[in-house]
Amino acid sequence: MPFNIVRGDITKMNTDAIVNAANTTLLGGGGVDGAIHRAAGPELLKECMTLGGCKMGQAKVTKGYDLSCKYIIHTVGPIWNGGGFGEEQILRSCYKNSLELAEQLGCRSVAFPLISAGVYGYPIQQAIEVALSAINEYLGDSEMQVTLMMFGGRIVAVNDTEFESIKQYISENLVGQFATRRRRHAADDAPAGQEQAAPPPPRGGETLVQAVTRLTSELELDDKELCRRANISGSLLGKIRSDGRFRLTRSEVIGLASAFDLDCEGAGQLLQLAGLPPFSMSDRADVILRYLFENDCCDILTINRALFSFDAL
Ligand code: AR6
Repeated sequence: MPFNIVRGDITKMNTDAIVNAANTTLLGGGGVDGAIHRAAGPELLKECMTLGGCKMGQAKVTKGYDLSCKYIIHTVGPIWNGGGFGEEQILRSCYKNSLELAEQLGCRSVAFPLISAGVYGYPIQQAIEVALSAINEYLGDSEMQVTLMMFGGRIVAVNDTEFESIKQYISENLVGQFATRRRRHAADDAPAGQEQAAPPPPRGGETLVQAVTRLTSELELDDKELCRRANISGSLLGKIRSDGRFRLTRSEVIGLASAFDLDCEGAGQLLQLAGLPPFSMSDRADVILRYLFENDCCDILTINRALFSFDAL
């Protein structure tokens, strides 16, 4: 079940279901709840009135009415009260119960707002942590595409220390566009400069499929765990295995490199095996990825959060 983080308004999403951060009455309110009711139209409130409310941590479904989604899943997050009142547990149940409901409804895609992170006062960084880990826990069990929406202001998905370290690494390593273009011209006749160091050749002329098979067995990963760690679906894994010519995207290869806990060089080799260009020092996303792989913080959640935080997704 792949997931991604996106900046934007959930009412504009074309996913099969969107999740509403509602209150126990389910009769509407402010924030994302208000926005969803406005965009869905008055019929939504009529259906909500028949549902008899919803307990904290639980989820209920209505139709999508004037929205492009088929379903609205209403869940009620905890009100932040310092963290010692089971808030995290309740927030986790919101994600879990909403995902289970979406699955039962046959949804292929679902979008979440950052539940409880507005009026209910859950600290944003912690709300992001819980959202990502609750969604990730569900990964591997499902083929649904899950999107976490960040709305308004400039929400950064990594903590301050991580943000500062990555920022500094970017400023020291990102090759500017102008310099890069000049270097690319010079490189027409000469070997590429430091920003394009060629990775060493893959082990023993392995193909991508062979490398994936070997690494999977070396790490003793089962398929479910591999998909969860790589943020890929089971059907994609099947295609990789059965079709030697299947072309993977860059983010899928990065996901696999992350699942196999490769270092920067190993990740570069995997990109090469997939027929993709190596990490470039003139591409912001690649510079961030290099930082993460070099610093051993390349789990898929950190990768997504870091790329999102620097608008490099
Ligand atoms: N799209 C995506 N995210 C949004 C949108 C939108 N259109 N609008 C707001 N957000 P909140 P809560 C974000 O307050 O904290 C209501 O009155 C927002 O920036 O909507 O769970 C209910 O009736 C924040 O990050 O929900 C309840 O009484 C996140 O959605 C109460 O608020 C959640 O903020 C629920 O509070």
